Amino acid sequence: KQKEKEVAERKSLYPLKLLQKSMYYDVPVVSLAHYIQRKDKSGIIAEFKKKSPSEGFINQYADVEAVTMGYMQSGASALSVLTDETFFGGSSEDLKTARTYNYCPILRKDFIIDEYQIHETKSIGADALLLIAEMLTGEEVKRFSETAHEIGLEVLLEIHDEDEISKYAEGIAVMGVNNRNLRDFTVDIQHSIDLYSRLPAEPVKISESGIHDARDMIRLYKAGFEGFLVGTQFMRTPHPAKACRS
Ligand code: IGP
Repeated sequence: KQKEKEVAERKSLYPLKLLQKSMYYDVPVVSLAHYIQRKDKSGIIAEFKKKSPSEGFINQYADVEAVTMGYMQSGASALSVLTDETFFGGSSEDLKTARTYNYCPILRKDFIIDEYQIHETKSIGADALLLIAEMLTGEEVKRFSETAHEIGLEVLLEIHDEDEISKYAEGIAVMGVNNRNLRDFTVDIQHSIDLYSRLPAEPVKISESGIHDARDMIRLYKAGFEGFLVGTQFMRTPHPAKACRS
């Protein structure tokens, strides 16, 4: 509901026509799926996240420019930037700043409920968009991913429960299993491993949340996952990029 209100406000402030004039709108994207699979990189999608509903403040004063550049220098495959203000203390400005300083795929992390936000995602310079299966019908996943693909964005479809797998739509490049249950906030990477064999063959598969160290990643890699989305473990240290490097 809060999101709907925010989106309606932005729609009247910056109509679609205006978004489409953004310098980023026509720039080709860098493929998240390809970068995850690059053998010279770690498979880590390193996240810029200042706070969260489950943790509260993680790193309130983190500098988006220093952290994202540091992540990339530390061998991350791609970046994830929270743009939701209310729950995660993020902003579109954070993503634009990350874009200015980094040539790599950038995932926009937000709650996408309206087509307008898809165009907005392109206009701020992101390469990929998160769709959360739990919040959308199968028809919406299909429609939103088609719109994203039409304007050149890649889609990461996030699922938690097994019954959400059926919402996968053709052409979606990356599928992620969230280890965090969004209802009770419990986290367990075994959850990804248990679901792996049920996932569709086509998309690149990643595991998200609650990943602490190389041991966790090796476990997930052995189960078949090629990408690892890590936020809190890095952000809660004074030097997130250093944490990413080790
Ligand atoms: C990162 P963690 O436990 O490393 O901080 O998790 C990422 O997976 C998490 O931020 C996330 C998220 C989301 C945030 C996964 N899905 C959907 C907002 C919305």
